[in-house]
Amino acid sequence: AESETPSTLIHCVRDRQQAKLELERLANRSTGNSQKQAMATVEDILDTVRSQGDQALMTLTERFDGFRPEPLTVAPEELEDAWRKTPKKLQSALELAYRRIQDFHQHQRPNDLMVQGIHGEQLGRRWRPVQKAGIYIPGGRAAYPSTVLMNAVPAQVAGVEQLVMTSPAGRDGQINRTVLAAAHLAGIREVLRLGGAQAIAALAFGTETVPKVDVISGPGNLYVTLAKKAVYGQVGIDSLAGPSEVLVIADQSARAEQVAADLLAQSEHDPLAAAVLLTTEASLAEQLPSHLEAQLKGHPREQICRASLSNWGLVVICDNLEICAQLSDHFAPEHLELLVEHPHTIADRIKNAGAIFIGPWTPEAVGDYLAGPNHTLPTCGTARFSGALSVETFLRHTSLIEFNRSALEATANAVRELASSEGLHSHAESVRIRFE
Ligand code: HSO
Ligand code: ZN
Repeated sequence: AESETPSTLIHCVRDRQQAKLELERLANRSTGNSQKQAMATVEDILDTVRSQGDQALMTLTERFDGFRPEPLTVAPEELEDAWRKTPKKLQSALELAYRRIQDFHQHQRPNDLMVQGIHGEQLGRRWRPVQKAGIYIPGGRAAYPSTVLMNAVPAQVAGVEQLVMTSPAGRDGQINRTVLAAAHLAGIREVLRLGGAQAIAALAFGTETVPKVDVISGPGNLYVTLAKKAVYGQVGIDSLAGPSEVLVIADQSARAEQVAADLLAQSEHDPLAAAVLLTTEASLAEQLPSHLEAQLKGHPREQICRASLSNWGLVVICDNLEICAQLSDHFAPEHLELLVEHPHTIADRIKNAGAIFIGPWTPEAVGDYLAGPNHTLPTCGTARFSGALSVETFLRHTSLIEFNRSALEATANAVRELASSEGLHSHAESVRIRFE
C-alpha cells in the first residue's frame, strides 16, 4: 500500500514508522549470514600467516589470486613506470587532488597541550606519530587511486616513519596501474602485491619480508574487514568499512536530474551500496524513477546500479524538513547531501553524519576526489560514534605529568586516603617516603 510509484527500480514510502524500519534494514545490509563462515576462513588464514610467514603468503595468494607473488614487493621502477604511463591529464588531476587533500590534512594536526595545576604542577598531552603504518587498497572493481591518496596523506602528515601499501594483483601479478601511479605520486616506496585477509595478517603479525605495522587503514571486502576486526588490539585500525551509502535531503529547490545523478553516483560503487532520498516534495519523488531510468541508459555499471537501487535504494516523502533531519540522524549516513534552499539550517541541526555536502554545488563526488577532507568515512550507522579517517588515526597521545614538592605535599593526604581505600599499601608509601 505504501508503494508510491510504479517503478520497481527504487522503493518509495510515506509512513514515518515504515521509513525508520526500512532505514534500519539498510543499515544492516552488510551483516548477512555468510559472515560466520567468512570469519572461520579468515581465522584460518590469520593462523597460517602467523605461523608460516612468507611461505603462507605465497600459497594463499596462489590459491586466491592465481599467481605466485615472487617477489612480494613491487620494484621502485615499476612505480615510476606506472606514473610515466599515466596520461598527462590524469596526472594533473591526481596532482591537484593530492595537493588539496594534503592542504586540508595539514590543518588537522592536533596541538600538544600543557596546563599548569594550582600548585605549579605541569600536566600535558603530547602527540606523536606511530612508527609504521600499512594501507590496504582494494583491487578489482574498487581499485581506486583516490583511496591511495586518502590513506597515504593522513599518515604522511602525521609523520609516520615507514608507510607500506598493499593491494591485490590480478592473475598476471600486476596491481592496477593508476593505483601504482598514485602511490608513486604520494611517495610510497614499499608496495606489496598482496590482498585479502592474508595481507592484513602479514601487516599485523609481520613476516620475513612484510614489516609488522602499528596501524592498518584502508577499505576492503568482507574478508579484509573481518581480518582487520580480528587483529585489532594487536594493531590499531582506522575503522571497519562497510559498503558505501548516501542520503540526500531535498526540498522544492532541488532538481530531480541532479538527485538521480547523485543517487546513481553512490549505487554504481557496489551492489550493496545504499542510496536514500528524503524529500518534502512528492513531485520530486514521482519524477525520480524516470530520471534514474534515463541516466541508466548505456550506463557502464547499469547492473550494479540496478541491484543496489532495487535492494538498498529508498525514497521517503516527509511532511517537513525536520522529519527529514530526524530520519537522517536515525540512519547516521556516511554521506549526507543537503539539496535544500537553506542547507545551513539543516546542517547545523544534524547530529550523525560522516560528511555533510552542503548545497546544490557540492555533489559528493568532489568530496570523493579532491575537496580535501577524507573520503574514508563511517558507514552503516557507525557515524553515531566515529568520524572520517584523519591525521589522528596515525598519531597517539601521551600524557605528561610533572609534580613539584609543594604539589606532592598538597595532595599527599588525598593520595594516601585513596590508596588505603583500595588496599594498596605501597601506593601510599611511595608518596610518604619522599618526605622522610
Ligand atoms: N564514495 C566512496 C569513495 C570513492 N568514490 C572513491 C570514488 N572513488 C566511498 O566513500
Ligand atoms: Zn564515490
